[in-house]
Amino acid sequence: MDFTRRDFPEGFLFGVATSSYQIEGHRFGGAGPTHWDSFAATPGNVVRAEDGATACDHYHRWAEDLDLVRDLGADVYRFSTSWARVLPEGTGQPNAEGLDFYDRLVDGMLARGVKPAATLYHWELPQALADKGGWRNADMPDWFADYTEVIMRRIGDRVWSAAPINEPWCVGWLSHFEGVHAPGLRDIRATARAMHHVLVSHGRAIEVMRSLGMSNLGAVCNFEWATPASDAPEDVAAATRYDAIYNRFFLGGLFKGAYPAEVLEGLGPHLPTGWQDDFATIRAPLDWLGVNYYTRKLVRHVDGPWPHTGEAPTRLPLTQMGWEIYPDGLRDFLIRNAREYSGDLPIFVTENGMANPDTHNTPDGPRIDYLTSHLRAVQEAIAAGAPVAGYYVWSLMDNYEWSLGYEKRFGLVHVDFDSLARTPKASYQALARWWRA
Ligand code: IFM
Repeated sequence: MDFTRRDFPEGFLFGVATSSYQIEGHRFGGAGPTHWDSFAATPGNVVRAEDGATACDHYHRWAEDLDLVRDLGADVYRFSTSWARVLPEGTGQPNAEGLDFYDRLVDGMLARGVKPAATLYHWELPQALADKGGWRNADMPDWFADYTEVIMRRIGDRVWSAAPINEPWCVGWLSHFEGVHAPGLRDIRATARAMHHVLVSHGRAIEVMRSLGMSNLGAVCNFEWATPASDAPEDVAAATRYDAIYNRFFLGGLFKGAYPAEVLEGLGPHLPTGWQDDFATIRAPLDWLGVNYYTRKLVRHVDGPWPHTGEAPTRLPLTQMGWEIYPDGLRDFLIRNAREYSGDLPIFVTENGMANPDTHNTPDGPRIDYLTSHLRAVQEAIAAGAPVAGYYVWSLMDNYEWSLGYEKRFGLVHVDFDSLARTPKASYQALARWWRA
């Protein structure tokens, strides 16, 4: 990796990202049960039925982990707060231990000269709220606003940036249409409601944080580039529809106050009554846009019910996830999102990285190549005029990769899930050389 900080604009920020359930160890510190615990306990949902009960035990090892962030030379640490750790029942009585934990964590970042970038929801919904229908329930925005207020009254004075919900596509589509994440539903009506309520909840949380005097507030969406598998008109239409569902639905809501026609074709009849009146909330002004990017899909038409989209095989190299390595997609999203949606707002690449079958002592060359090619894509986007202000690697350390358990390793730091020993990988050393220079 032959970059220096001078190869990026003055003030460009580098960072690393994690999330609460994936690293903390949910059984510690009085956190309440979540829908990921029950999803993982159901046979067939998660590889080896693994869950986040212990994860990386960051709950106890947070100081060592923040030392790794500091020693890497990262400017920013993107972390999430766990709703169920703060409010074990989802609403009502806060867990003092949980609030103390995030207080220590934020102070720990500041003491090490690292900017705390908080996310309020990275997928572990309190079970009590899941029992009431979770994201399908129209009361979610109220519950989420209350949770936002509780946690941000405690740490909002010290976090550098905050975003309400990580990857609304995963919360809505992946979890309610594809059934791959908790709560594991495959239901079009549930999907429509979840996708809309996630955006309304986002807007409510932004309003609450503004009312607390907070600034530097953003939205973090995941994006997947879609290329038609052939020139056939029906494959082209399928790729356009895929792009609308995955990428443009959320941007359309956040920045234009409208959902794409290709999504309304399928989800329109299932949206909650009065959904058109919610855009004033959804469009709460933002200070930045977060782009999580990993891969592209070749999309083809499939017969059957809407959305008529399927995947075609690629010839490009794949990561351990089976995801195609396609850095041009990152460049193209950074340019397109700014031109068509977010305008002059700063864009942060809030996640980018790859899973690789690493051991604690083999160099992770493929990750270094992946990061290098994607950083070049960021430079190309900046050269084309996109206002990209930062780049965060997913992830600081190997962690719980949801339905794929602990097998897929995304970390710059290797974690031995028996001893919980942390060992920085070659990619960590490579980044540290120029982030610290
Ligand atoms: O591990 C996930 C993370 O929780 C959200 N973004 C994608 C990562 C890799 O799959």
